[in-house]
Amino acid sequence: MQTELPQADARTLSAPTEPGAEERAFQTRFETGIAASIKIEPKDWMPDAYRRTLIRQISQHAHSEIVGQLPEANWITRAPSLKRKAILLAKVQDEAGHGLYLYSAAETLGISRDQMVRDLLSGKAKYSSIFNYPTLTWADVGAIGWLVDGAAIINQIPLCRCSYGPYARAMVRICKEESFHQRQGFEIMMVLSSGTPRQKAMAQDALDRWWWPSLMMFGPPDAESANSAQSMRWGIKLFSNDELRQRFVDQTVSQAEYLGLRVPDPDLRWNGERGQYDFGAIDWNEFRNVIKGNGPCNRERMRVRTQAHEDGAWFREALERHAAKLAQRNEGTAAPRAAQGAP
Ligand code: BYC
Repeated sequence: MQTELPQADARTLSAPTEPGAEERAFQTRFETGIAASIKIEPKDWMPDAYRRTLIRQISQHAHSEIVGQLPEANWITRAPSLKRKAILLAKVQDEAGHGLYLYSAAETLGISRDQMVRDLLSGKAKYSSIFNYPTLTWADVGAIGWLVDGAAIINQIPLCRCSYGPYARAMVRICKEESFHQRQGFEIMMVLSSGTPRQKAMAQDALDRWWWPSLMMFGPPDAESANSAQSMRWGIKLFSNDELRQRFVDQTVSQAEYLGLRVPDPDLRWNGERGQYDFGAIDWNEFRNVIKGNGPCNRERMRVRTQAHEDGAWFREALERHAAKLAQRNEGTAAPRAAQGAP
């Protein structure tokens, strides 16, 4: 199937201002491919704007996975049992893995990992707003798994069918792991909400604090979503921010009821006509403030990531020197073979 799409070459990677006939033909075939749900692969021709949008979304997604390790890692040394600690360690390691698959998927579009990390640390690239909130109690680990990973699954399952092959394939495994994460979070909430009154209060407090930021994870309302319309035309996004947010509310309210917890929204009610929940107004000022860098933990998150990057400098340098040494050695062995006319 993929061979039906035109392949990119050096000329087509940067779009000319006035598309010529060849450019227009590539554009038409690209659009026909998208309409027919044929995956776009790294060497296929693609418009520059499609490439840039994917780099933006995939790299920001990768950054979210990496920064997203921090709030939960805060509880690894304080998990209430050895079993809980092992599960949490595995979950946080999974998030690191997700970051790596996603950085690799973004690299297929022609951006380097170094550049992506620089963009994160300089504040040019965003990461999910949700990871700028603090984890104050053990119940927050449960709430993150249940709500944050729950929201992530709803957002990410459609991405398994998105138009860019490497992103879609990375998402398949990520979603399987997110599903385990969501269950472990819900199970922590089940234990706490059926425990002592203090434990139940702790679970309620975590739900109170994480509910609204979880709804914000889906992005601004459709009317204010600058990228949605184009991303949907390109098959990068299959559903709008508001559609996925509604799906999350509809799915999660009954889970809260099962736990015996109250969703902190006085306007939440079932709308029989729509067959969906109506819910209260989201504080978009808070969202905008958090993504501008002024959330409760933005500075701390960037401080920790910057420190980790600086601490790893010696290792990156060692890898580069090792690679240079290998390349030199290979050159040394390749030259005499070439001189002998070896293939
Ligand atoms: N936080 O036009 P819009 C995880 C930005 S990791 C911050 O609707 P788009 C997990 C948006 O980037 C979860 N920024 O954008 C990890 C844009 O700004 P730029 C991460 C946000 O891209 C560890 C502007 O607002 N998931 O689950 O069409 C442990 C306008 O928005 C946010 C993904 O990354 C936000 N919440 O739609 C546990 C999924 N929302 O870039 C769990 C992949 C919006 O133009 N990404 N912005 O400067 C997506 O699906 C889409 O990028 C979004 C936004 C729905 C997030």
